Amino acid sequence: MSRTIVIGDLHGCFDEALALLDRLAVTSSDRVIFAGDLVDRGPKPRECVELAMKHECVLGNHEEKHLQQRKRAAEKLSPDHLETRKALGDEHYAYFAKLPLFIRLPEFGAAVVHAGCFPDVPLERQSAHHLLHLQHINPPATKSYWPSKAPADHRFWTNFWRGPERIIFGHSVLDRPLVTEWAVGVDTGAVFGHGLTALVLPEWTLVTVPSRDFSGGRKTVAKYDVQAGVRAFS
Ligand SMILES: [Mn+2]
Repeated sequence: MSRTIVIGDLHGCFDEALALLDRLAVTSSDRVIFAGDLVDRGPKPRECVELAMKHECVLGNHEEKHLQQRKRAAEKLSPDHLETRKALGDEHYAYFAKLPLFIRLPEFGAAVVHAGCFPDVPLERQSAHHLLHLQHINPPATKSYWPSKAPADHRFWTNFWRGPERIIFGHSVLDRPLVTEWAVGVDTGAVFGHGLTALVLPEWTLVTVPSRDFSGGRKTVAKYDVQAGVRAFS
């Protein structure tokens, strides 16, 4: 039986992506969807984009940032951003520009988005900002905060979302997949030295491959959000 496989944020972790596809014994009859943030931070952004181009992907905030800063002078870019820009060609930017903000999976009562969904708003009416960035909120106020910067009365968006779709998302780095009635978080921090996770439908099973050791290669950013991301979950 064919499967639908949703994979967390790659952030240049191409080797982990191949390891995960291999572990799952993915074939051409499987549907593979990446949850966005293919690039930045990790070692092989171009390879990750070209892998996604063979499958499906939703837009991540890092792809959005590259589209927004396409014309910005190199000296005004962060070194990490510039490194990704150098690795990409026009065809990759054109691909980013066509990525959807969400992919519905009606056969599973689910949808894939990069970051999250604001409660009581249909997917089609969600703001792109929320779909690409949502973390800690306090509805009806619509402002979203990084976990480490959120006021005490704000909580992670999954505490408020009640469907109708079960949202499969990345973006917020977790020390293990987050599984609730209405949401499944699959970003387990591949680029932070933790692991790359896939959600496999229709079984809703989770498979994680460990990250390779980055110690001999590129340094990664702080792991603050591994803990902060779970700080306010309930
Ligand atoms: Mn993200």
